[in-house]
Amino acid sequence: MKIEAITLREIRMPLVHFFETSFGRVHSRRILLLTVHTEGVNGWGESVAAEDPFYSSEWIDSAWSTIRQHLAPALVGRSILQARDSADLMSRVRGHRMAKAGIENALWDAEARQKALPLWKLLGGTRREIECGVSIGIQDSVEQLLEKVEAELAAGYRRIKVKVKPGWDVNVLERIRSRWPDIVLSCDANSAYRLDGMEHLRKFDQFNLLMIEQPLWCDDIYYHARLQHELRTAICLDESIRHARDAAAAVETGACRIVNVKVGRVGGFGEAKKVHDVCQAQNIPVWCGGMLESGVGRAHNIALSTLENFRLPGDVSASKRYWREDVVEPEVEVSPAGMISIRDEAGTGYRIREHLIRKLCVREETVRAGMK
Ligand code: OSB
Ligand code: MG
Repeated sequence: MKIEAITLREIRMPLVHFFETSFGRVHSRRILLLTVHTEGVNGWGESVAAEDPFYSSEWIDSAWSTIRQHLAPALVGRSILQARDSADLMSRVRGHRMAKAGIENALWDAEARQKALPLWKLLGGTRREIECGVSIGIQDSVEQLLEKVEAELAAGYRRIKVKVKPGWDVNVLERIRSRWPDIVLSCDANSAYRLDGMEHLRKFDQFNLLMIEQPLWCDDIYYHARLQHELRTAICLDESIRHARDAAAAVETGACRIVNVKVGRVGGFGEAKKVHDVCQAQNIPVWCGGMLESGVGRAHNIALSTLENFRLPGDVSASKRYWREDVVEPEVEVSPAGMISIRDEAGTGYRIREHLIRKLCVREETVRAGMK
């Protein structure tokens, strides 16, 4: 596969409803899309770096300049046998996994199209449909949150996850549980607690949660192990898992019983598969996280979720929960049974609406061989 050029585009997409986590509220997304041009076939990827460096140290402008100045120049003009080999060519750059994933995943898309294979098969998936959950942000009132939970349950979603932070946690979980005693429920703290809040976190045990996601520091494994030994509720790590070695360490130390896999957070499909494999070997279920992706990244999350050990519903939900109009067609749809069925066309099975992308685009740059 000869990599002839890489195009970076920033598109702006307003969210249908704001999304709030323990680190802040977002109303509109700035999304970095990558196109790799390889011998007549284009592959598309999305870098999930956000508007601000709050979820992770990466953000869209760091991803843009890292790709523009370092990652793309390391790749253009080179030939690789398969998409996963691109990781070696980018390994001189430390970190910047979301930037790397945007490119590597575009190459996987191109490779699948060149081989006329569905991406999910190229990745080694087995599932023909995947289970969907939703992640519901912090709202202006508990009543507003309860309305959202009700609507998502009515739409068929199989697991409800709510964002929590000090002051919006036990009170909220209590209200949800008293109304819906039996639903599959989890919560995500995005690192909002500290170990001295142990007695407070113990109260979460009464709600029969599927898991509590990332309660402590974003870069920690050790103290999560201490906490997990004290809690009945399973801890799921998100931010703390940067690669397969982190997953192995977290499982070995008992820091979590479930792992959230985000392909952007770990640097691309190659590493995401390794995280999956490490967890599978230790009988630790994984599920696919989300980063408010456009259809491009969403289609990639769907393909990844077909791997065997994605045994719990993901944060992979319908386009219309996020966007008035998505950049792929068909849009991502979820059945009344809360499932997405897997498409069989070559690549992701979702066509890119290039015309719409051009309309939403606010900056564009192409890196070609020989350019500085
Ligand atoms: O922690 O999983 C998270 C969104 C942005 C940043 C971090 C997270 C999230 C979500 C949303 O929970 C998942 C989604 O619906 O895409
Ligand atoms: Mg999370």
